[in-house]
Amino acid sequence: MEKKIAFITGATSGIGKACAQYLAEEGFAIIACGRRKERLIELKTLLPENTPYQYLVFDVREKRAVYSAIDSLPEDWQKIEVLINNAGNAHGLDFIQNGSEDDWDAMMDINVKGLLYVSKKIIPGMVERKHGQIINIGSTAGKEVYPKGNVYCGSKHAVDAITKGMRLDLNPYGIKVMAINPGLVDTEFSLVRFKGDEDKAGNVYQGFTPLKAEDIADVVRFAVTRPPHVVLADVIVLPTAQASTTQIHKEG
Ligand code: NDP
Ligand code: 8X3
Repeated sequence: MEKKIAFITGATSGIGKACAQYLAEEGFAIIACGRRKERLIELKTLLPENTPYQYLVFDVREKRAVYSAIDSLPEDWQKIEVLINNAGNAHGLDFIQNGSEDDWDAMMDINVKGLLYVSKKIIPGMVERKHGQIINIGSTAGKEVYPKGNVYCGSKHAVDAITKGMRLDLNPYGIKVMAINPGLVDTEFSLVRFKGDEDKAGNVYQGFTPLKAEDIADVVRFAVTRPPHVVLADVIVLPTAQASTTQIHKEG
């Protein structure tokens, strides 16, 4: 493969999908991952025509499925330059005493363990080549805790700590490890959090201008195109109306 390869989890929607589009425009070959196969097939049609493209369908919670999907990549698709650990969601918004174990399991299994399973398969090649870039999509929820955010914030604080740990451990191998931590981005995120309730989801983004997925993809594109000696180690990106997870200036 002549082009550099970017491996993106959660590419069926929102931030991951926008990253696939922006990195393809930047000249990367794309490996797009997610559970919704139709969307991964459709994504190819949204990329520049000459983009080398592979898609992998797996649930990041299923370790064996993650490993066998990545093992199934053709030989010339194995030198992954950029890993974007983006798959993740919030499930529910409840006081801790009312939280659902299923939601807790989903957030910890997807946002934390899923990120680890994917990384486990891809990091050894980077170590061997002494080269590579990892971007973990964290969150302001990994920097602060807000009411009812308990376990989602816990999962994103874990991502924050794991990112820092990766940076320490991979430092001798010249691998760049970066965290990009968005504030409120208008994607399918709230629709998932509120289990398909469109009114509740839409309400999150009312009265101010939230970020778009493309705003985050733009930062990702900037991050992966820096010179070899520059790492955007830890970046927080907020909508201008947002000062913290709990202070958002809304009109009206
Ligand atoms: P979306 O809901 O639009 O996208 C989530 C993506 O994650 C989808 O492509 C989905 O694919 C994938 N995904 C979810 N669960 C699994 C799973 N079990 N296995 C494999 N893939 C999975 O949300 P965003 O684009 O907003 O979220 C992307 C990342 O950004 C997440 O890590 C989120 O925590 C983070 N983030 C989002 C913010 C926001 O306000 N939107 C703010 C800060 C961080 P599929 O369902 O097809 O499997
Ligand atoms: C998503 C941002 O504030 O909904 O990580 O947790 S928030």
